[in-house]
Amino acid sequence: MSNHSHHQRATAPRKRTLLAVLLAVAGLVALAPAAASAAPVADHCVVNLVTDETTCAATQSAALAADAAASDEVGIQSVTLITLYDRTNYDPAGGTRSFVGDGSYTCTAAYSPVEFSVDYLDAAGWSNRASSVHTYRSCDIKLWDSVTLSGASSTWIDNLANLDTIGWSNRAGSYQIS
Ligand SMILES: [Ca+2]
Repeated sequence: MSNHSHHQRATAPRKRTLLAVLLAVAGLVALAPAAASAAPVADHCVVNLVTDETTCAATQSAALAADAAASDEVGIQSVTLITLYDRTNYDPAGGTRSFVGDGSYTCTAAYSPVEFSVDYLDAAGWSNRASSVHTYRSCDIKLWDSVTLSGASSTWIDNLANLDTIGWSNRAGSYQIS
């Protein structure tokens, strides 16, 4: 018994040291620039429809700012066309996914032709996830049940704080913008 107790006391400092090392490593990983594009920790992303680049960050504003800075370098003024929210009521806390175009871009008033299509929300971890959606620049969005614009589709949506009111919360697998 006494040997066992002594053994535990003797190993306790070593456990703390190992924990400290692990925390230090985790901290370094979190600070690395590459982590900014890692989806699991950075759940706010901006997809630039002009440059085809996706920029992620820990907050919605940081993701938009990072995309704007990168776009500015290639002469594009980012402007948000639509934002998907994991949560209802445009609450960014659960994650956001925004799609931006060039600053001069405005969607046409008509729903035809479709101006942008996003065929694979699953690849970004956003299939069956959006629960509210906001559009800008005269754009509207049509949600599709499955990827590649297949299955059932919603009506054209301007803004909707709770997609559940039309049976489309946590459902969209792809979508169109017009
Ligand atoms: Ca959701």
